[in-house]
Amino acid sequence: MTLCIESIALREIRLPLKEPFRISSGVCTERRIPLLELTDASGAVAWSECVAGEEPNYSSETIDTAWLAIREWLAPRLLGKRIDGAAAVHDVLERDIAGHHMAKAALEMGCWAVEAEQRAIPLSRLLGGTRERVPTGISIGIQDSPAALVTRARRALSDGYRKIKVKIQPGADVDYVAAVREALGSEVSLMADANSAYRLSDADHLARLDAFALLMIEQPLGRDDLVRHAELQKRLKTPICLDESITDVDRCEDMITLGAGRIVNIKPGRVGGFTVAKQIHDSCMAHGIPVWCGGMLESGIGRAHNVALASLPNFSLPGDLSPSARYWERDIVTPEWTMDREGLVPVPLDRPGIGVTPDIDRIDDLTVRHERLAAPMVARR
Ligand code: OSB
Ligand code: MG
Repeated sequence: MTLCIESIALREIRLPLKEPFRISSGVCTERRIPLLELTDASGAVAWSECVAGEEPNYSSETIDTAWLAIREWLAPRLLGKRIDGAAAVHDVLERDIAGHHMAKAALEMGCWAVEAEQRAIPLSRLLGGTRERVPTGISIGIQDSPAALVTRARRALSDGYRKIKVKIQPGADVDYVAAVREALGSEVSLMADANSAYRLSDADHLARLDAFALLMIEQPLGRDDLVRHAELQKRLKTPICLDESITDVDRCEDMITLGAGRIVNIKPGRVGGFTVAKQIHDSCMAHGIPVWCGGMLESGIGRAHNVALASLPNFSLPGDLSPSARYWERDIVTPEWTMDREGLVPVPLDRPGIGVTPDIDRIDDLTVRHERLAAPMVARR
């Protein structure tokens, strides 16, 4: 199917979190979220979200660098151009433009949603998804004390979450994990995410976490430390899962070759969109490496894209795909995202595209910047 994107409305909204979310590299109280509304020449319209953060801590990108990259270099590659379907968009955006994966992903994932609209099928099914519900875990930010973390972990368990991930950093790690394991018992799927807060010289300290039978430890070392992660993995019983380090399919295959990790957190935004996310999914499946879908505190629009991806078969571990009410007083889509008592989020299969409707009045109220990008008239002939 041919795509020809005629215009892109780029907006920035501000959406306050119900409670601050703290990770080792920073804290977030209010999300600044770039939203894209893509209009195709066929009349199909679809929305996507850019997952860049406000500060360059999780990756070198920020909301403002993504905005610039989309406007100056990336959107002009698509606007008014005939492209051979969403699967061809990644190469168009990648050629001679280094990095800016989250900016590229916002456009690329928007194009997949446009194609799903054109074909009148759910985004999940266009991507090759097979599940009707996706198992869901929670990611709990760093708390002031082990007791405060235990309170939140207990609540999450009673809500039905199938996996509990706790953020850790030096000074808030072994005691915190020990308290949660003690409180929840040995059966619960528990894991820790360090967001690169440690160094290889902390290996003996991290090995103390082996006592708590964690499902995995996510991204203990730096993003470029594949060789050091391989060394650390030799010294840990707990499987290492990589997040920040896996920026493309080659990095994923390097991880496998080196033994730098045994599980992959796939975030489509981090890898430039769905095409590469699917390649990583397929490569991991071929190597017997389980994957799960990570989150970046997305609004209901980005969540729709993540849920669609997480419906693919090798997403065998619960994703960070909490329902809307975990993050927001009110989401920006209808219906809001929900999770049942078994910790399952339904994949919307009863309607085409991303499966939820952006609440335009609410989005307008939350918008702090707006720009319309369109093909120049000359390029349209
Ligand atoms: O490392 O997975 C991470 C949020 C912001 C930046 C990095 C991460 C996270 C999360 C949030 O863990 C998960 C969610 O969206 O619920
Ligand atoms: Mg992570």
